[in-house]
Amino acid sequence: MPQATSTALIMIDIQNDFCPGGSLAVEGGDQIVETVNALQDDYPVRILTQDWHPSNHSSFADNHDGAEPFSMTEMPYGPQVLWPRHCVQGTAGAAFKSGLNTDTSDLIIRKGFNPKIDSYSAFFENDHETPTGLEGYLRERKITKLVMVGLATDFCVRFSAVDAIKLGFQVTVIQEACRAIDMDGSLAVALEEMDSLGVILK
Ligand code: VGL
Ligand code: ZN
Repeated sequence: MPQATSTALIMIDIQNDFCPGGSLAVEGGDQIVETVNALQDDYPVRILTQDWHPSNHSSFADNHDGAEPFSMTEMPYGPQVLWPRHCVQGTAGAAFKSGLNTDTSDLIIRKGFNPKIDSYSAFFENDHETPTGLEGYLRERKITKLVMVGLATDFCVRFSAVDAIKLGFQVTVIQEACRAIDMDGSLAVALEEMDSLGVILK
């Protein structure tokens, strides 16, 4: 039997566009890099996620006539924030933040590549049913516990943690290694939801 390597560190969207100077900058996003690098030594499996949108992505406000960034729209799968253009495939903004150690990661999971559906979660697109493949990867490797860090606490970290808990993984979010967008109280809502579902908030 293969040896079970039971815990994975999932490093979510630590990319230039989510750091100061980027197009969807999260305050202090760059400050987590050293903390995340140091944490990597503690986990046998390290996985990166990368927000990775085509130029015509439907989550970009500028692909909707007259829409303001940070306004809401209705998509076939539900309400959706319209974001400033960010993390366009192959651009500098989509690259991992410089200084982040990406060398010893086993897997990079890209998400948000379907022009019609946004994908906050590392597990499912925002329709909550199209899988990214991450669950199958983790199950095949017999990984049952996940530790999540990255950007942003109240969007991609939150949706990833909630999906993971619902799938039966044990999930910890290390808050000092995350930063939030915090739009209209979204950080408080995210922490409340994660806590109520059993995500361990450290
Ligand atoms: C994210 C908004 C849009 C995130 C990604 O990584 O939290 N937020 N795309
Ligand atoms: Zn995005």
